[in-house]
Amino acid sequence: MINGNLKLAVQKSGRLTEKSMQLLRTCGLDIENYSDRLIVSARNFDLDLLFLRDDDIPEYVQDGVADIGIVGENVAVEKEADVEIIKKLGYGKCRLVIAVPEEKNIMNLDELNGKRIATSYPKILSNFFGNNKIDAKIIQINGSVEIAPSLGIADYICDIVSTGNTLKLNKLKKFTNVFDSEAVLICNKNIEQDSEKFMKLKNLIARIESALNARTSKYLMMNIPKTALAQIREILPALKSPTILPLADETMLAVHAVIPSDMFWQIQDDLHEAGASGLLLIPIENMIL
Ligand code: PRT
Ligand code: ZN
Repeated sequence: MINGNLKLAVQKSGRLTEKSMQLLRTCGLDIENYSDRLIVSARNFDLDLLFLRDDDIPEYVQDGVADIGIVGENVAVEKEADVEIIKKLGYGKCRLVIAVPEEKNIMNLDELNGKRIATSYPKILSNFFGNNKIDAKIIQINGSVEIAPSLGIADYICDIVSTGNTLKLNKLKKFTNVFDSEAVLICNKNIEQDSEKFMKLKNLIARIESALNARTSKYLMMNIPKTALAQIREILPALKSPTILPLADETMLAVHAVIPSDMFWQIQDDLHEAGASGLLLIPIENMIL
């Protein structure tokens, strides 16, 4: 489809699909129903979405079939495609770890020497071994890596972990972290040569940044006694000066502030103790700093 639209590759069906679509909608993109289609267009932005297997996305972006893509950083790095990672997207977080049978007591990395380690990420693991001067045998397996030790194919594994439940189910435990990953936006290295597409990309990135800023912040509203203002200002994170408004009751003020989402539960007791009441915490959809 040659129409000058920016082409964004996203995972067709998997752990990143729903959150990627959610992010694009929060960016204000009106996207056609995408079930069972390979390509769909945004109705209000010059953007085509290509739905692909995640493993294919880095190469398609490298070759220019797509201009940009959303993929796990683990996949972007493993595929060694010549693309640029331009933004971490804050979802799809996981870790690539080396795990060993529960009964094994290994303490040091050099105890991996001479062992057989099963993984679907041979390149990342081989880099890790290189950096740590470990001489172990990498057994490449695609899928169900966690059963390799019980099948006797490998001594240990190196696999993606998020909750850790799969390791537990297979009587394995984490030994060491190899790579931390989350969904990233990757980009074809020559995109700047097409100035119109590059403009569209810059606009999309600004929208994504605004959506990500908003996701990590909340709008806090509360009423406080006038006399508590100095104390309340000390409790509030010093990101921005809060908005302070008079109330009908002249001994009281309304205070509004943007705060990091995860900070609310840390400061709400202190705010109450200082005399704050009627606390309201409101999600923010977009935020341009
Ligand atoms: O079909 P396609 O090839 O597109 O998808 P896929 O099956 O290869 O990938 P998918 O959808 O499973 O994962 C896409 C991306 O999500 C990965 O590349 C990671 O960046 C990210 N991600 C986040 C994860 C996990 N969390 C995750 N838990 N990818 C895989 N897992 C698997 C892991 O391999 C293991 O089998 O989940 C299991 C462990 O999970 P816990 O929660 O039990 O620890
Ligand atoms: Zn895959």
